[in-house]
Amino acid sequence: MFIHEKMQCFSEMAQFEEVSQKSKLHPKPEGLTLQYGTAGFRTHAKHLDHIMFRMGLLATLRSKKTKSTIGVMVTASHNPEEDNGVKLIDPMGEMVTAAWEGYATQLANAEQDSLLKELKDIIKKEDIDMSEPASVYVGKDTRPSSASLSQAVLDGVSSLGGKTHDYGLVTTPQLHYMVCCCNTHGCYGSPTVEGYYQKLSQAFLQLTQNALNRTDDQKRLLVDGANGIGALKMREMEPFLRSELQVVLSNDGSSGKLNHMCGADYVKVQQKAPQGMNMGVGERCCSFDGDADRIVYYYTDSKGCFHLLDGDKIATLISTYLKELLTQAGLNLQIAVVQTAYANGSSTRYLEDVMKVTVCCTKTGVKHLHHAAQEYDIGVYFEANGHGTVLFSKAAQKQIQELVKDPNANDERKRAVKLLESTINLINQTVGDAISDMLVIEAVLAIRGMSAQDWDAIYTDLPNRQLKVTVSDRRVIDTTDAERRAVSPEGLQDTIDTLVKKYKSARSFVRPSGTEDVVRVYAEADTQESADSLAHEVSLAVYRLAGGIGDEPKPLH
Ligand code: 16G
Ligand code: ZN
Repeated sequence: MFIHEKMQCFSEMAQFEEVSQKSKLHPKPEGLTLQYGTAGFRTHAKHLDHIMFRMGLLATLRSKKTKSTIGVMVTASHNPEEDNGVKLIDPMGEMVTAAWEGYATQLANAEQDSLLKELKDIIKKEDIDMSEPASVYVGKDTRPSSASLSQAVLDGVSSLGGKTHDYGLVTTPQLHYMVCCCNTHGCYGSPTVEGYYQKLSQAFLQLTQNALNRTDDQKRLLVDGANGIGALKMREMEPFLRSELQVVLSNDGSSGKLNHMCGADYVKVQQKAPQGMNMGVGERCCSFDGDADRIVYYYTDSKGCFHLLDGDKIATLISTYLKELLTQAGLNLQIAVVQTAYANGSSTRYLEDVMKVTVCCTKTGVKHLHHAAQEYDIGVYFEANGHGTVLFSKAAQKQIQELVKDPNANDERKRAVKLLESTINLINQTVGDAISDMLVIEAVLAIRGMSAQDWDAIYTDLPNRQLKVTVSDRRVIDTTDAERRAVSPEGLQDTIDTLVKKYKSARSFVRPSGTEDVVRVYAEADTQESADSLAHEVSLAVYRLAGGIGDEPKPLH
């Protein structure tokens, strides 16, 4: 062996020696296995220390492999405060690719004495040059467990010689933004929290200049921060918005528990306002989830009725606005809305039949929607639960930028294309972002002079119901057609088809959850009673045909 080869060999050994030593400080409980789920690992925080250390190792490898900065976010989103979790962020701010999700599971479940073997296996499979430098950005939410868990991530990275930047408390979308800024060398913005506030607030202020005579009432928005990181970051951002948005913050974390009786998931699932919010009639309100990557809006009418404006309503509002601007700007760009099977049938019908927008349906989970949206000039994607954003293709952005500079464009086209340009700057294209989405919605409502009621009246939701059924092994349910049809167990889909025919404007599907050990059932129909009854009948079919355990599902009424 030549001397330098010997030295390299020695330093590699030293590198793994450090992993070996440090991993003992983050031991894996024997026998515990966890899966990298729909959106990363997520479980009770007490099981996660070794996972965090190992995700630090994996992010370091991913960084060496891609020669880019990688992000690791410590959060369990809308889960209870006692839980925690971790999400890996790829170079352009998107979620980590499927193959590496597999490595994440492999590394997470390796018993203590085979950790190095699994690590080397990944290095070999991916042909990773270990002499490459590595850089990992780390962020965390406000959970009590997040501080020590993010320290475990940092330990993992440094034990493999990677460089870290600890952003501390940030929202999930803020960390996605930082990673994208870093890897585009500042083209997307400056990779600091202040840079994020500056970019978004400037775009917001430019847009709202186009909304004339807004009253203070119209500028007022009630925000439920879910007692989480979103509340903290909203407070930080407020001065940047120069009173063009007057936020009344509740569930700001000063007393309540994270996601407890509040937050986007609670509001969407319970179909009611969060605790601690003082809502006037018709007042616009919104809720973030625990890591501020989801948002839903709502208001109560003069009869005290609660109205939810969910991800479908958000997608409709934003795509309608963008389509109008494209027409005014005379730009021939294709706009599409990406939904999942959970999208309310009324929203799909409105978009296709009235707005004449292309609608595409994907499997549940943001990564599926994100990929589908990348296929269009402008891809608007939202899950009904309020997670979503808008993606503009490079070509679309170029056309818009060129038209902004075109001296021959008339005033109408100029105005429209400038609005498009500011909207692009306001949208966090890396991932769904409650703060960014909120500012886009507020700007669109302001520019169009619309109230929450006007927005709600665009179309009327079909009554719907979601239920869950516990079965002994949810993997017996296999689906196709973007989860809208079940191919197994045998006879289930035929039964669902027969049941659906009994009701008007009805639709129903079942799918195994990606985050909980249950089968989810969705039904919609012309009345709430029909939707409830259909959901119950389908639940029974699942219980009987897919190995239900525990008590048989009971009727809702
Ligand atoms: C995760 C997904 C969310 C999806 C949900 C479905 C991300 C960031 N989050 O929270 O998009 O709607 O799972 O849960 O992808 P389920 O499989 O339990 O119904
Ligand atoms: Zn979330």
